[in-house]
Order: sequence, then structure tokens, then C-alpha cells
Amino acid sequence: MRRPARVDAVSLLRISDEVRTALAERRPVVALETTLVAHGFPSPDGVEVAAASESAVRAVGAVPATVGVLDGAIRVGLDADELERFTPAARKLGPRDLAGCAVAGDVGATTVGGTLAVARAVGIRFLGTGGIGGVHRGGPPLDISADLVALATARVLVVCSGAKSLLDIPATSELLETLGVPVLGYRTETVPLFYAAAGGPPASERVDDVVTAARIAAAHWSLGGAGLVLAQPPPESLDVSSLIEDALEEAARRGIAGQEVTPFVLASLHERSGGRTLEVNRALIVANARLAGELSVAFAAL
Ligand code: PSU
Ligand code: MN
Repeated sequence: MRRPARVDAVSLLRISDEVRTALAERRPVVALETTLVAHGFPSPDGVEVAAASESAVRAVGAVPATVGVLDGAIRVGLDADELERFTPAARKLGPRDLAGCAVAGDVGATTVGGTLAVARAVGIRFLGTGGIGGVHRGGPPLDISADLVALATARVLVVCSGAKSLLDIPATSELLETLGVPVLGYRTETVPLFYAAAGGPPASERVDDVVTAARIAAAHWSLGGAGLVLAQPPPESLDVSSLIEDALEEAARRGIAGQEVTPFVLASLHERSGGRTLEVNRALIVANARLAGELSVAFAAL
């Protein structure tokens, strides 16, 4: 008996041998996103940042699992040639876009939210990135990043430098509390603002070492909790609040909205700061990948 052809969800997911083996052996694995590769840096800097993040994860004894959509499959674990394909032409994929992009056969770069959806599907517990999305300023319409909903549903800890200060930070902080997402400050009482170390909202808990963070994550998950954030201040702090105001005004003037806002403002900040935000962004992304690696190693040893 012939059945009608069906799209098998599992066949759309392709996990590299290295990541598959590490997961099967319960060794530490860290998910990394590709939106920052394709849209967070001018090409080809993003690819270099991704490679440096992978090296940082490996250096502390964990396996990097960079996520993206290529050739009709949702891929977990990419090689150097595959990373090169995440150019600015790639689609930006939140959780809702993964299936459509894979079926269409387009190249798709996953956001934190998109990467969390894939991590949840394959059982990866840690993710390293620059900053999470949140509640955008202004509106209506309200623009709330799908990163937050993904955090509320995926049992994954995200290491980042807080939420980008181009967002409505108080609203983002309140919504994370509403969604039951712990926001741990790594060696800080307050959540950093991506480029700036100080001036952010209070963290829900301060932690000073990765073993404590791993124990909190394990306890949160055993209670049925889902996502957590571990916020690490950037290695070098930069106050770009006035540049952000200018960039947001320009975005509004040009009618830039929705998914385009974050990449536009990041590019504009890179330009307006004479490349300084680029440097800080790169450094904090790699530092967060390393910390996510250390945390995954500590968790595996609990
Ligand atoms: N961090 C960076 N560069 C980026 C982003 C984060 O250093 O480009 C991306 C992340 O992928 C995050 C996304 O998930 O911005 C949020 O976009 P939005 O606000 O449109 O959901
Ligand atoms: Mn949005």
C-alpha cells in the first residue's frame, strides 16, 4: 500500500555526527545562533566571530552546535564552509520561520528564539550569544521578540550580555519575570545592557561561579521550569545610549520595522561609533560562548 508522500519533521533535522555523539554520551554541548553571523556584523566579520565562538567553546572542553537552515534541512553543527553561507542574503528565522524556510530550501539564519526552538527539539541545554531580543520601544503595534516566548518554553540556559539597550529595557525585564525566566547576573547585581556593563535592571539572582549557575539551572529544570538567562557584563563597557536614540530615529524616519529593526540599528551603531560597538560586540559574544561552554562542562559534572 502506498501512502501519500508526507513531510517527515525528523528528516528536516540534520545533526552533525560530532554533536549527535556528544549528546548521546551526555557530553557538554553549546548551541550557537547564526543571525548574528549573517545580520549582526558586516560581511564577512560575522563568519569570523562564529569561528572564534566555536573555538572558545572547544577550548573549555565543550562541543559547539551552530544552528541554521541549509539545503532543505534544519542543521545542528556546521563546518567552516557551511558557516560561510550565512551571508546578509540569508533569511532571519524566528521559531515560526524554521519549518517554512526548510521546506522552501532557503538559507536561513536562526535568531536566539529560532535556535532555542531547535535546541529544545534536540536536547541541548546551553546557548551562547550576544544579547537577547525583548520588548521593542514604541508602538503600536507592540513588537516583542519571539526570543522571550522561546525562553519561556525551552529548557535551555542562555548566556548573553543582557538585552540590547535599543529595546524597552524595563518592559523586557518585567516580561521575563512574568514568564518565569530567571535572570542570573554573572558576578553582577544588575543585568548588563549589551554594550554597557552598568545601568541595567536588577538581576533576579547574583551568581559568582559556574557550578552555582549549573546547580540553579538543574534545580529550575527539576521544578518544571524552562529557560534561564545568565547575563555576563561585556569585557569592555561602552555607553551608546545617545547613538541609539539617533539610530532609532533614523529607523523610524525610513519606515524600518519588524525584523529589520535590530540589524538596522546594530549596523547604524557600528557606523556611528566608528567601529567601536563592533569590537565590543565581538568580544562579548566570544566571552559568552566561552562561559556557556564552562557552564555546560560544570553541568555535565554535577
Ligand atoms: N546579538 C547580536 N547580534 C544580533 C542579535 C543578537 O550581537 O544580530 C540578534 C539575535 O539573533 C536575536 C535577534 O535573537 O537579534 C533579535 O531580533 P528581534 O528583536 O527582531 O527578535
Ligand atoms: Mn520583532
